[in-house]
Amino acid sequence: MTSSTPAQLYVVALGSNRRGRHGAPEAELRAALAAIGGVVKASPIIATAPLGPARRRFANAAALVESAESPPALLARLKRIERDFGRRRGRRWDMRVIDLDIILWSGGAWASPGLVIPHPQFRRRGFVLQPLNAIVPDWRDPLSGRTVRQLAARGAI
Ligand code: A4P
Ligand code: MG
Repeated sequence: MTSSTPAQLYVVALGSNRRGRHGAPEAELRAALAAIGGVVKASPIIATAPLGPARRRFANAAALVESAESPPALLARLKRIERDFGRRRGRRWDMRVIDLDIILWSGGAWASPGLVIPHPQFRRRGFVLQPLNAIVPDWRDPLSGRTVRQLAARGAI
């Protein structure tokens, strides 16, 4: 694919707590990384206790992704991947086995209807900060001015 837009970097967080057609949540995360493409660096996959009403443990990871897409274009593509992964015969289309969130963007902050970067909740979530710390510890949150390493060290969840 050709584009005149210079490459940008995104940090994408991945989560799954349900089997899909690729297998267990860990396999879903690996398949999602392949589907996203442009992965410069991927964190280890970690098992985390569910935050919120979910009862099953999650597999979580994060990836540094290079892309020429604008933030809304990348989000739209991530949502298509989520739908594709959640699609099961005989089940409703929107059953997702994977959650893909844009956490950080090399362009800094973005806010439009349906898309806010940095992801508003990432500073308090250990299941996001721990994988982020494995790939971009020195990335500075444009809002708080703190690095990922500093945010992760404060302890979350
Ligand atoms: N949206 C706005 N900003 C963004 C962004 N930066 N990245 C909008 C992605 N999406 C963004 O998200 C709802 C809408 O948020 C999107 O349509 C988009 O326009 P969603 O993923 O469709 O719905 P959701 O999963 O219900 O929301 P969200 O916020 O992703 O869910 P949560 O709150 O993240 O909850 N526990 C553990 N241990 N690990 C997990 O991964 N995940 C959840 C999901 C709960 N508990 C968990 C985990
Ligand atoms: Mg999401």
